Amino acid sequence: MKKGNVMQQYEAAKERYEEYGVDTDAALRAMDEVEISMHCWQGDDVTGFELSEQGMSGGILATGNYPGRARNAEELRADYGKAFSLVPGKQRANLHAFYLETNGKHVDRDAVEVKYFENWMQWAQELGIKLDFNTSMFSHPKSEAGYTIASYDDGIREFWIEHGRRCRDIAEEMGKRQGSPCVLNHWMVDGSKDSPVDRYDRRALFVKSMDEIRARNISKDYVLDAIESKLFGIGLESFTAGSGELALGYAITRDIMLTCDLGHFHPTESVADKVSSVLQFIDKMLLHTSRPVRWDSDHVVLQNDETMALMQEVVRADALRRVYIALDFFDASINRIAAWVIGTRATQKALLSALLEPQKMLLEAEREGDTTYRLALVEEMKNMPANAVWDYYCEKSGVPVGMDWFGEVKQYEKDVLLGRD
Ligand code: RNT
Ligand code: ZN
Repeated sequence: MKKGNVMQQYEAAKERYEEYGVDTDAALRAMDEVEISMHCWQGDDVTGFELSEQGMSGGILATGNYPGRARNAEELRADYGKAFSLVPGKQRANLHAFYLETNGKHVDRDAVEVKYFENWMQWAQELGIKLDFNTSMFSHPKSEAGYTIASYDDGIREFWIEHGRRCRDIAEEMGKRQGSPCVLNHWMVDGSKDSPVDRYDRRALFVKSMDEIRARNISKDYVLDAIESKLFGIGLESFTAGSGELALGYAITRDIMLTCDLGHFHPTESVADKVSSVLQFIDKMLLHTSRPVRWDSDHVVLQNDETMALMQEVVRADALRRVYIALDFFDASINRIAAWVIGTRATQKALLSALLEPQKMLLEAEREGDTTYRLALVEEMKNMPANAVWDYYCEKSGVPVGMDWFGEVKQYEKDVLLGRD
């Protein structure tokens, strides 16, 4: 897109929004305050670098065989960095524990240490971004029976508790070094294909183990623990120990964050509607933006109704400082860098649209009981020139405007990705 045009169209859009009492400059300032946590696992189909031949398991599945999957940490960092360069604003990088680098030796999950993440930390520092972290309690021989921290086998349970503890130590070090809390997400596979007879003791074990993992008090200046609920997964259709109620109860009573993933609820259940309930009782939430298609399929996030409604709720609840946004999808059937860029930009565009809502007018109409006007206004806002504001935001941030990023991804595909195996 031509340079002058972007500015011109922004000015015109700004005027249109002013008619509704919306300050587009203020919306862009708010955008700059939000860091989207971009997940590393889109780049290698959630494989990790453990140097073992373990396949994926735990109810999640990346499908497709588009060429160019990152095969090691260096490739992943290069691809990831490319994606970062094509999205506006400031992002964070979200790592899983099995993305460790061990110089050729196999290090098991109960032996992870911060030293295996030195390259990542250095890379993040060079890029000027912060890191978030995740325990990896799936895709491992000791999770194959379907249970980790809720296992009846004490050896297995201890193994995963040790993993969880070590991940907190790693996150603490990251948080200290980067001067910003590292968000540590806890999600584990624990569940079963058919209905278990014992749900109570399983869940009691789950809670006990989580407490053991979190036994050491770590300052929230360094680590923000979050627990992610889930309804089901492939092969885990009938029972998930870490259900919505369990995670909510745990987060409230332990004063930690609750993670809500867009793919982890009943298909007609609105995650957007949870925000204003959860935040009555919990200080902070983590949102995993994802796109379930018929199941928790982790398709690339789009600016669809679910994403829009979620961002609207965050903005309407004035909760941008209490809600952390992280991406969670993995599509192996398309260019993986494009997947990152599309999903991040879609999440950001949804957020921007929410920030461009005529909040004052809408609230006034609602408080006065004028629901007709409210409905008309909400509908009118859908085709307002938000994209002109978005284009300007990209230009101002020094990243490609409109579809211009796509050419860069195709060039990178030709130069780098297609040369891999
Ligand atoms: C799984 C959860 C979890 C994972 C990642 C890899 O259903 O959504 O967040 O997708 O941690
Ligand atoms: Zn998730």
